[in-house]
Amino acid sequence: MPGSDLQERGERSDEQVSGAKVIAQALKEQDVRYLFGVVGIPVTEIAVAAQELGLRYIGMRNEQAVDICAEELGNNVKPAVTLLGDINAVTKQLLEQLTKPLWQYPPESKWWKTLREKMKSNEALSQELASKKSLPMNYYTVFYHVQEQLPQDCFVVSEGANTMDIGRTVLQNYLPRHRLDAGTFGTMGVGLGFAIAAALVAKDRNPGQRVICVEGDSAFGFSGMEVETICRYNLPIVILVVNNNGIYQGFDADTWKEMLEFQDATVRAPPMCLLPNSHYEQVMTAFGGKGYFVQTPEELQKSLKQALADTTKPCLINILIEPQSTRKAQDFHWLTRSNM
Ligand SMILES: Cc1ncc(C[n+]2csc(CCOP(=O)(O)OP(=O)(O)O)c2C)c(N)n1
Ligand SMILES: [Mg+2]
Repeated sequence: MPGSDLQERGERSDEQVSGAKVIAQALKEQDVRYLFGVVGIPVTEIAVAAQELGLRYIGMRNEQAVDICAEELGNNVKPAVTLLGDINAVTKQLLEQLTKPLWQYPPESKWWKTLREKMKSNEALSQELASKKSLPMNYYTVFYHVQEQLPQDCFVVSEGANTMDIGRTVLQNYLPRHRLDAGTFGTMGVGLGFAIAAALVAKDRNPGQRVICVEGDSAFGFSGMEVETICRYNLPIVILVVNNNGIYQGFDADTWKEMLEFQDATVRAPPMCLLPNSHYEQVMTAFGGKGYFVQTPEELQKSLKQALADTTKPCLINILIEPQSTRKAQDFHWLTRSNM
């Protein structure tokens, strides 16, 4: 009967909910608490529906995808071990194994002995480089002074080439899951996103806890505009830009000027060079955060002390270092050679 058909359809439409609400509800039931993204037409609806259900939405300036597809495993570099599965199930299985009595490699073995000796000699070499008094500073001097003031419970986020690699050997983190960096793929651009995610967790769970985001000057360029996001949500992040005027290495301002006296930069400038002495701290002040431009160990110590004491706003310390500064000599060429 046409009448009852209409009535039935009417009743059904009363029950209709939007796809966005279904997604938001599903996320809530999975205990998801934060959504990160850049809104477009469908995502706006999902973000609004999620907020209505009490989830928190962080509007970013850039986004990346995550893939759990089996075909992707080993797509780039052949891994030694792969884990394929639902992250919740895999984590649970790993935790179950970890709570069983652990097998330990015998501490007096040759392997441990060699490792301990190597650690000791590496530390001595780093110390020697860190104690150099010459200006501009080198990487080790910078990280030595940062390490001195690093709060024990902070998150350390990092990306860059020398900046990240040397930073990993000097900057300590004392708590598990408190170091986030560009990892073995070394994909630039992840640093500020990682810092924002870590800062949201810190702000909610441990007020007062800080995120120290150590960026190479090139790495910072990949998602530097996220500083606006950091200021918009007033996140507890201290960004350190280790500025060597380039990618791996750069030139000082005088060399740069001389080089471009007779030829255009597109013809003459080496591809790894960036503009010398750029004031990256002004990206932070542009959005209301605090910015410092530092050139000496004393300025670095003072600005970091102030930044850590001032919990009212985010901060960026732009640290000028020797543009030709590099890492200590490596035993194996594959540590510095690119595979691409
Ligand atoms: C998405 C992406 N593009 C390009 C690269 C190539 N790359 C490797 S490290 C790096 C930046 C290194 O310079 P910087 O961050 O200033 O650190 P530095 O070594 O100078 O301390 C770049 C661009 C990359 N890893 N990822
Ligand atoms: Mg650099």
